Amino acid sequence: MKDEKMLLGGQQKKTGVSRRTFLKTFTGTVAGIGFSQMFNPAFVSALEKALETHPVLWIQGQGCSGCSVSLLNSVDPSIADVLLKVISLQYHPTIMAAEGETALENLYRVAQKYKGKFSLVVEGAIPMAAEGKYCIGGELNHKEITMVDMVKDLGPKAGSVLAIGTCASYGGIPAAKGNVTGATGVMDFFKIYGIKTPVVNIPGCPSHPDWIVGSIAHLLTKGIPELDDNGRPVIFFGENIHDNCPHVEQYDAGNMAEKFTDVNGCRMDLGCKGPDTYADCYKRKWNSGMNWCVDNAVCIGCVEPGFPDASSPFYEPA
Ligand code: FSX
Ligand code: SF4
Ligand code: SF4
Repeated sequence: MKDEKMLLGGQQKKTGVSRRTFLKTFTGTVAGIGFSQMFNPAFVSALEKALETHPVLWIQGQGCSGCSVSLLNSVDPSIADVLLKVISLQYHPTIMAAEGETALENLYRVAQKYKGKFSLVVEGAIPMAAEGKYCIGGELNHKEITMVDMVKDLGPKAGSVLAIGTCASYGGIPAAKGNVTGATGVMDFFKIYGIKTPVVNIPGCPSHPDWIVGSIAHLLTKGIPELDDNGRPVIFFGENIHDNCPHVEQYDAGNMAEKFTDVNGCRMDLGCKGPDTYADCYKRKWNSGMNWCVDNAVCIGCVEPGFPDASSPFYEPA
């Protein structure tokens, strides 16, 4: 796959740690969330093998690129290590060095070469109105290639699809009230076109870097993770925020925070949607484990299929 590596900026760089040391760090990071098998040498060898045989193609539709930015904020493991040692990322509009027709030709070439094996990552919703003209991914032979064209073409060829972020999973912000573009999530799009490729939803606006890296690593080594009724990996989205929140005892005691600067008290009266939300943010936290939404504001239910309409207004009680 050497020629394809060029797309992401040239030769693989040497980083400070060996692949095996990195994998230990990586598995340590992701382990707290249920990947106890990751220290298993069989897992390490499967990940090494997948790097050679299982490319990941990342395409972007209607989103804010926040999910890509979130992935790029992966600190432990570092994003450099993720890209060089976990994911063989062969196409990504934001970070690849190539552009224009060269990049798009490579996208389709890799998809053809690894048909049935590669994973397609979709970030952002797919606008279906106006024959898909609201989102053009590039041009080939002077013909505009829409996001609809790309997903229709690459979806059936992929071995699996990861819908990253709430927009790709369920429509998200582009599909909110007033949606004129026909913004649609991947699963619904596949239903319309009868595409059978398995889809893993990794919602969040944006999605947490650990959810992205962990889900891809699981997919590459052990196949599709166990999914909940909304198509999300149970290892990340199986727990209710409210039931596990550090403020739940205050909620039970009727002790409510009245303003955002209150350190104590349940934040339900400030608009917290934790009771309707399933994700492990309460223990994983964000910004490299620094804090999470409920510390500073409220949970706005960003991982749920109805987001954002179902949790609006954000700062009023449900
Ligand atoms: Fe959507 Fe992802 Fe929200 Fe943004 O691209 S999930 S708008 S954070 O970045 O698509
Ligand atoms: Fe539940 Fe939110 Fe109150 Fe925490 S702050 S106990 S998640 S309502
Ligand atoms: Fe989304 Fe709620 Fe988690 Fe914040 S705490 S990231 S709003 S699910």
